[in-house]
Amino acid sequence: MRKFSATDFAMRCLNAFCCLFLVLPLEAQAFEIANGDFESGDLSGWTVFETPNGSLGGESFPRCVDFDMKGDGRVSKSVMFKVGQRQYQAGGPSLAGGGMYTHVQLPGGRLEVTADIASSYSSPKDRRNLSGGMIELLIDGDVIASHDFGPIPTATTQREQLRGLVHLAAGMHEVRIRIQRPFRSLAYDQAPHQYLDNVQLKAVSP
Ligand SMILES: [Ca+2]
Repeated sequence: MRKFSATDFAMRCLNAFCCLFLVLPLEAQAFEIANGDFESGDLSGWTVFETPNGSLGGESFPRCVDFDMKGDGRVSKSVMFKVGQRQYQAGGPSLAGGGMYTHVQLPGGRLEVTADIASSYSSPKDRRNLSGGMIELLIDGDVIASHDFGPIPTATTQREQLRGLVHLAAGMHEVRIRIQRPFRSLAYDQAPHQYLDNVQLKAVSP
């Protein structure tokens, strides 16, 4: 067996130090949003809101459910909505619904904000719904990413990730998810369900 020399030891220490140096800054750059993955099984840490004329789908919405967000067969706690209008408005500004927001203390700098989203529709009589939902990610009231699912066929689930970049000053900031549709969605209305999970923040190089 080869003798373990002082040089070997020094090289190993150097390698270990380099690995640590490469790995640590990456891990330190993620900022936790309290209950951003909803694994608590409830909406703790978040505040629910409705837009003008907005509905979240009735009394039982939003709520935490087990949902396969990645489409890989693994379920995780996610938040389910069924948004839309309270009263149908054919003309004028017609998108309505609501969502959730939370606050997070940040050190400032350039940040990437991501959120996993999905829309799912199932109807025994309609072949599709004309709006799976428009989902927006807002920081301090500014939209930094959005996705419009548009018309969604029955018996389908569509998945996306919202991803936005923002430059923030150090301090407390609001992270908000807004989900809207231009059609009515009260408790007894059949409408697509929207899902939200993994709201995450991380620092990126300028
Ligand atoms: Ca989750």
